Amino acid sequence: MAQFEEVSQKSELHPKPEGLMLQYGTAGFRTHAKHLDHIMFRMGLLATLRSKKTKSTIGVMVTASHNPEEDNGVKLIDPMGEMVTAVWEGYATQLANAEQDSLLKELKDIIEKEDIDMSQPASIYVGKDTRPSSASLSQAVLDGVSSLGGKTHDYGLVTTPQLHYMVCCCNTNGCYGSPTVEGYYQKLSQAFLQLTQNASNRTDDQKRLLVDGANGIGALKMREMEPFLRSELQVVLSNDGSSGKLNHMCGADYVKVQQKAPQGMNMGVGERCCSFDGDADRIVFYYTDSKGCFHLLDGDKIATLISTYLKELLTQAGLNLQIAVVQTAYANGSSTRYLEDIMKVTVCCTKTGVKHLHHAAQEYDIGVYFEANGHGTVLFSKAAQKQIQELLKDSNTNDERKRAVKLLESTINLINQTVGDAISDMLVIEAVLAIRGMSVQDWDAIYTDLPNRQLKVTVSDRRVIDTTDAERRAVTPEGLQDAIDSLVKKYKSARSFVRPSGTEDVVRVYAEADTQENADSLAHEVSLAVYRLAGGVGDEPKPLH
Ligand code: 16G
Ligand code: MG
Repeated sequence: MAQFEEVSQKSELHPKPEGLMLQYGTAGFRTHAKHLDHIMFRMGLLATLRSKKTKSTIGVMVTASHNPEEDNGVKLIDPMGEMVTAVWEGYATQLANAEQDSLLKELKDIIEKEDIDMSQPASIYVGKDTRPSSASLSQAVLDGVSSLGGKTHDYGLVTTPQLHYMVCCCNTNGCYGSPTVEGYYQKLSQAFLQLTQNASNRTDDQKRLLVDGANGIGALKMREMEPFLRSELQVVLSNDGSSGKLNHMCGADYVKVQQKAPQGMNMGVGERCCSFDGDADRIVFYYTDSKGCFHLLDGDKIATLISTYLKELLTQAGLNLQIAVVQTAYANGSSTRYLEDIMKVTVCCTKTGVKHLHHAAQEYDIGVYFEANGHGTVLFSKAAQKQIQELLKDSNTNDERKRAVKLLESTINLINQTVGDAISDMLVIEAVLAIRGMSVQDWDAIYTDLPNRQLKVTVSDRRVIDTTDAERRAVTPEGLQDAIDSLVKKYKSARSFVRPSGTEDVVRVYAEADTQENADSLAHEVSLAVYRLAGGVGDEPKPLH
């Protein structure tokens, strides 16, 4: 067929280095940019098949998020703006690893397995982050799509969540919003302005927010959005990409992992600050107190503030909707305890990785999901949105209830329900703090984090570790979980787990306890157990102190 001839010819321009094997992991393909040209071309092919199969527009985002600037990566976006399904992740890996001469065979295999009607049209939205390699890599995606006769819309530089939003807008025929960057700014800013109208007498100081753009796409898009916010948010942007390097000593991942402020940010005492990651789908907040002590408000704190606010609104509106918070094993024990015991909110725990949290959150009327690292959003079920709309129209609703329902409606519009979105989450937090008249210190005081430590251990094959119970318990290697259990017993308020990373060739260790010293030594002891029982390589892990 002529269609495949073109694939054949064009694929020669994007050859796969022989022997190179890559896997579509938790966040798509991600590695040094120099290994990715053929992957991009092939993901263009796969997205075209996915589009034909689903008879919908599919997204392809070129980014490596918080990884160093030299890396890059690619993720596929399904019709409603969610991550591509697990079966298609498998196809992605299969196609990516096919040697040059068997590419067509693998392609045809997927077409056959999925019974794809190749006469269907295909439409692909493509976006990229600001990495130097992104331009040519996204061109390779476009080449892949066109070689299979698909149509493309190249959005150029956009944040990951913006592209998810576009895909959802397109496939809902505009019900979710208009599929343009301007449409995105308009939808979010209108909702934000409506919400902040409910917060009277905000001073300029309260409207001021220091934003670390990680020298990436988030900074660029924040600049574009600023005029839409009409000074209701006064953003002081640092690491805006004008001089620094992407994610280098800045950004959400740096701040969360290092537990310190990014470079290049001029923080006054007590000032509210936040950091985006390299593709602006994660955010963390922080401030420094008068003693110079750094306070991090991570995804757990964000989930707690948002769910508390939503629960209050539901009560005020007289709506009987079930709200749940979805976390992972990394959630600080204090946050889980606060949500369950004080807030009486359902908490559920899933495996690490956005798609797992997203799916779990879909089970509730309102599902608030956040990873501790700051990736998350809120999902409102169709039924919940319908109830809210009906109550808005009901003329018998009294003023107090009406106010609460209107706030709920604007909050829904402000949230990017397709995926975690640093810009949207930032605006939600700013609006909630404004409406409730809270400072960042009040927010921080809701509960106190248990001291914790994360370490990594290199082993010869991390797959020897198998976990269960949302990664909270190790099933293999034998004896490892027993060792962890007896170490945990030595400390107060302690908890620890280990899991193979989905993005790096290491085993991750998490520990929390009543003091930082205890969390550190528990993390170290568990690392040693992993090293000894799971085939550690290199030097034995050393104590932190
Ligand atoms: C990816 C995931 C993130 C997860 C992280 C864990 C997405 C979009 N991103 O970055 O949610 O927290 O992996 O990394 O799903 P790890 O497996 O190396 O610990
Ligand atoms: Mg990211």
